[in-house]
Amino acid sequence: MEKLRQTLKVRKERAILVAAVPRTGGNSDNLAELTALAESAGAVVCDKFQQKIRTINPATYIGKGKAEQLGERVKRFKANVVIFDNDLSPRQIRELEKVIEVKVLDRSELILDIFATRAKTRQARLQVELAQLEYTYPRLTRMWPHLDAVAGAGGGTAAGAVGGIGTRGPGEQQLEIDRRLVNKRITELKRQLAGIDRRKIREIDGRKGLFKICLVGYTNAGKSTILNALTNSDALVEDRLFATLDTRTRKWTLLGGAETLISDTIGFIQNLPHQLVASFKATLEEAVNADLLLHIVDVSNPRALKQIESVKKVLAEIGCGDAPTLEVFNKVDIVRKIGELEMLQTLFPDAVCISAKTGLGLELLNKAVLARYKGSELLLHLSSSQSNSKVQSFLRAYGTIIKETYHDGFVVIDARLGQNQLAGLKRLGPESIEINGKSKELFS
Ligand SMILES: Nc1nc2c(ncn2[C@@H]2O[C@H](COP(=O)(O)OP(=O)(O)OP(=O)(O)O)[C@@H](O)[C@H]2O)c(=O)[nH]1
Ligand SMILES: [Mg+2]
Repeated sequence: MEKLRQTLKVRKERAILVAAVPRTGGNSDNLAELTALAESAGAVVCDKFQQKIRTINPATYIGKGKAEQLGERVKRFKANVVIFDNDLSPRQIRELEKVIEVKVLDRSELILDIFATRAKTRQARLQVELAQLEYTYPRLTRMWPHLDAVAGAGGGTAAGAVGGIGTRGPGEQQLEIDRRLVNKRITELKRQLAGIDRRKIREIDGRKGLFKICLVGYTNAGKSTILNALTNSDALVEDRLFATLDTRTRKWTLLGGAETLISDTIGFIQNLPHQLVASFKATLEEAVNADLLLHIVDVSNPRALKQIESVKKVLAEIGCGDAPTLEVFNKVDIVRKIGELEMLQTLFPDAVCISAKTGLGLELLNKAVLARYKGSELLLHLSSSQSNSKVQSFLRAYGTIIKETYHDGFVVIDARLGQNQLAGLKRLGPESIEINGKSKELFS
C-alpha cells in the first residue's frame, strides 16, 4: 500500500471551490484558506464562490437548484473537481456528484489528501493512512461505484498510478479490497503505530533533564523558519499549508550557554478532522511533553486572532491546554495594519515580536525563553562532597557560581540558579542547601 502511494504524482486538477454559509451567519472568509489548501494539494483553482444557504439540504447540502447551477459552472470552467469548505455526508457527496457530474470533495478529505502527499516518515505515512481509512472508509462503499463511473479510468491502478485530488492514498485500493480487509488493515496500522508510540515515549523519556521547547501554531505561521533561524538547521520551509508533517528536534543553546531541545511539529488548522488529531497524537507527543510551548502566530494574517483560538482549541484537545506557553508574534516585517498588531499585543502583553525572515527580535526571544527556562532567580549556599563533581558542573552549566571554598573534603558554594533548575540540582545530591538565606534543607 505504502509503496503505491509513494509513486503517485500530484495532478493539476481544475477545481471550483464552494463555501456554503448560513444566511444568518454573516460573511465567512474561509474561501481564502480553502484556496490555499486546494493549491497546496496541487489544484488549479478556476472559480470560487460563497453560497448563502437558508437551511442545509440533507440531500445536497446546498439547494438542488444551486447544485444545478454549480453543475453549469463546472462545464463552463471545464472543472474536474468541486471542493466544499463544509463537511459533507456520504449521501450529500453522492447526490451532489449525480447533479454536478464531477468528483466532489469536502474540506476534511482535502486536508487528508494534502497529508497523504506530504507524509515522509514511516510514522507520518501510517498516521495518514489510518486517518484516511477512518474518515473516508465509511463513505467509500457507497461513494466509489458512482465515482468510478464519473472518473472513468481515473481510479488508480498500480499501472496508471495517477490519482487526482482525494483519490490518493488508500482510497484507490478501496476499489479492490473488501470491508474485512480494511478493518484488518486498520487494526494492523494501530498496532504498528502503538509500537512507534512506545519507542517515542522511550525517546522522550531519554531526554529527561533537558529543557524541552515545542513550536506550535497555525499552519504556515513560520515555525520551521524559526527553527532554522534559531538552530542553523535546514527544515523544509514552504509557502504552503502543512509543509511540515513530522517532528524535528534540534539542540538550541540559549544566551549564556544553557542547552535546550526545540521541536518543530505539524501545524494546526481550524476544524482539524478529529480523526487526524487522534492519529497525530504521537507526533504531537512532543508538544504534550514540552516544558515550554512557543505559540507562533503569523501576525500579518488578518485572521491571526481566529487562528490563535483554533490553536488553543487543538492544544486543549491533545491535553496541553494548560502548558506553559509563550506567544511569539512572527512576520512583523510584513504587518500592514499596525492597529491590529497593537490590539493583539494588548491581549497578549508578554508576546515577543519577531521576524524569523529578517532576524528581528530573535535575541529578545532568546532572552524571553531564557527567563522562562530559569524561572525566578534564587541565591544558593550549599555544600557538597568534593568527590561529587557533578554538583559543580551543574552549577557552572545552569547557574552562576559566585564563590567556592574547599575544606575537609567538602566544597562550599555560593551561587545563583533559576528556580526551575533547583530540582535538577537536588537530584545530584548535595550535602546541604540553603535557599535565599532562609529555608534550609538537609540531605542525608
Ligand atoms: N515575511 C516573512 N515571511 C516569513 C517569516 N517567517 C516565515 N515566513 C514565510 O512563511 C512561509 C511559511 O513558513 P514555514 O516556516 O514553512 O511555516 P510553518 O509554520 O513551518 O508551516 P507548516 O509546516 O506548513 O505548518 C514561508 O514562505 C516562509 O518564508 C517572516 O518572519 N517574515
Ligand atoms: Mg513547517
